[in-house]
Amino acid sequence: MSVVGIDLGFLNCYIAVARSGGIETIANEYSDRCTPACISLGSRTRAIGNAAKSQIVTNVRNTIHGFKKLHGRSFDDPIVQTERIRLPYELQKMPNGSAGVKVRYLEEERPFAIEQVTGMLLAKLKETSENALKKPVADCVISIPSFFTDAERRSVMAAAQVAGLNCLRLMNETTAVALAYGIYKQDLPPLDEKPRNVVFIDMGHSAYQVSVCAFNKGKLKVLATTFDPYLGGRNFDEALVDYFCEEFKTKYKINVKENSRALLRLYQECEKLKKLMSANASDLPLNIECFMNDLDVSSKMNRAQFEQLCASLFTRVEPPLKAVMEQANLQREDISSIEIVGGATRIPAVKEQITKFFLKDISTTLNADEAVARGCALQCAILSPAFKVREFSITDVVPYSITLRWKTTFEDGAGECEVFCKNHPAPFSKVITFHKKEPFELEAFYTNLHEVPYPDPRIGNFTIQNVFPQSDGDSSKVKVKVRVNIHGIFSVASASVIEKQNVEGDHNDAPMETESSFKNESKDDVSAPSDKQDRLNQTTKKGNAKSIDLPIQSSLCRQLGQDLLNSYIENEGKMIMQDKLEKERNDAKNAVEEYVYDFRDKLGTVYEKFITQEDLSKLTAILEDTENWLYEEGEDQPKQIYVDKLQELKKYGQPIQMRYMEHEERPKALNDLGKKI
Ligand code: ATP
Ligand code: K
Ligand code: MG
Repeated sequence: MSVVGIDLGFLNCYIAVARSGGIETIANEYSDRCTPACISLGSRTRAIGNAAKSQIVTNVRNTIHGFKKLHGRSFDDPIVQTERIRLPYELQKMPNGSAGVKVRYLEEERPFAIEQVTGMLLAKLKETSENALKKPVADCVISIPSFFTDAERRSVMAAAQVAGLNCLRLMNETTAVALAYGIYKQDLPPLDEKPRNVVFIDMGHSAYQVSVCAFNKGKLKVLATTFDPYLGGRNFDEALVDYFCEEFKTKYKINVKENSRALLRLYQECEKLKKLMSANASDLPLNIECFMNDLDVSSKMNRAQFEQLCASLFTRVEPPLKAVMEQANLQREDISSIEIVGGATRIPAVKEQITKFFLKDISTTLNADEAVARGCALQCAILSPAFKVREFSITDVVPYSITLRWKTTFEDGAGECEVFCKNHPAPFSKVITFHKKEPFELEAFYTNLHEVPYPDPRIGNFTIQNVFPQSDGDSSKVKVKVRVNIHGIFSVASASVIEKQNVEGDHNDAPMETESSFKNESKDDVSAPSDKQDRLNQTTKKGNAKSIDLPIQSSLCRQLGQDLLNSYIENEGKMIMQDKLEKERNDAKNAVEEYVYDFRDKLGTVYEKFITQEDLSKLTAILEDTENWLYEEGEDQPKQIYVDKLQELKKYGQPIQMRYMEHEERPKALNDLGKKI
């Protein structure tokens, strides 16, 4: 059983695995621990990660990046439309209304759903971890921003399935960081003492997240989480890009924004410049050769200018800090430490804003790039029965309050109630009791749409079926279990009716009563909400009452249908196969090329004595023909043609090689014989 943690970043992905020595961040085939969230589609094959990143500027319209914000959203969503303007590739409305991408792959225009895109990336990360662990990988924990709504979370879960991964938990990024921080701390206060409160801050490329956690021995509890989902490193890049675009307009009379390739290059250079400015306050150059219209461009900037340019962005650092403290009901002096991660927290002005707010030095003891992945791997190890780790309990929070509304066509009416408030502990299950005479529908939605970075408050509708009046005509007592599961996803998990055996039972007119069970869910509760649908009716007898499980029909907002998901899984398999075949074809071609060069080299050196002049000129001609063929009609042939070609060459090469080997071996054999005598 594998133990893998994946930081699914907007820009950068990291993988951590558990090995006997502990948790380790692993490198990909480029010896890089960071795998860019980038996929490039080609006429024969896909490139994913580093190989794709290098094609951003060369294969502009078919290289997909910056897609993390498209999950679980409809094409018409304002966020999607805003992103669409920035993206150099095309977005497309999928048949179910969701946002997908349109790219050229295998010589034709093809739409891909966002679950397929992230699925490709996750499949690549799976392969990288398999190479590191040298065994198949399925179980993993994947990070997501704490502000992701249900639809976004379900979409990432589906992407994991497309990749053949079994995601044991979708883990909020800052919670993963908190786990990576806390699990090895030896000096946490005992359970009966005041907890140690720590603030975790992550500013990545696309988003800014803050959470405050209370630690005791063996335990972490998230108290509150806040965010600015639209503030991250890319906003600073964008500010620089806008600045230089304006400057180049007057200085060089060029409109960079009309040239997507030039614009992408400017983004890359501005990102580099931004990073350099974090370490260096003096003037730094920006030079790009052959930028546009054969023009070389150059400019410069220093940190003070940058800070002025981005002043309005820096003012957005404080509000989430203030909000998290208010929500957790804590004062500055209650905080023991402030831990920052994420690339953009390296910007000095971002750090200054944080220090200014807390009036305290910030700690950078965690690995800013790898802490999320490490936390996920630790969580995976905790969830995995195959791995022994220190007991550590993690309680997260519900990011937005959730309300349940019910209605029936019948006289027993409608109503609504907030079932989970913001920052409610999660995972969590509650049982709500209804008194109903007929099937009824529950509608779950986010209570305060203004809190949610999402245009649609709906979560889903759940119909509790098979509800009938009692034999005496009274309402039946229906117990409904609602839950925010380990992934932070809401569901109506089960429902049962209590059937009275004696007619003089108590009559309760209250439409609803709630009883909550304050417990962390056990591992076998991880199953997707849909697993609970339509399960067989079971009856349990309790005294004189009988409890009968009721079927629930769920209809989740923006839920990917099982058929579609299956087709994505199947297609990913086909694409992996296509990539594999293409790689084999290329390897076969390279083998011919290598043989030609190697053979020719040896003919001129070590084989010289073992071949006649006549054969030499004949073979030299054959090798030259083959080389030419490789550049002409042999440039693009099926694998078998290259395999046959190699065989043919070897027919000439092998006899010579044999003669040579025999000659080389003979003195050695004689020598050995001599030793024996
Ligand atoms: P997200 O968390 O939004 O999904 P991510 O996890 O991919 O994104 P990170 O890898 O944490 O993002 O951070 C990447 C961002 O950090 C980029 O904008 C990058 O330019 C920026 N960054 C990295 N190093 C520095 C630095 N030294 N100075 C300034 N910015 C930096
Ligand atoms: K990252
Ligand atoms: Mg991140």
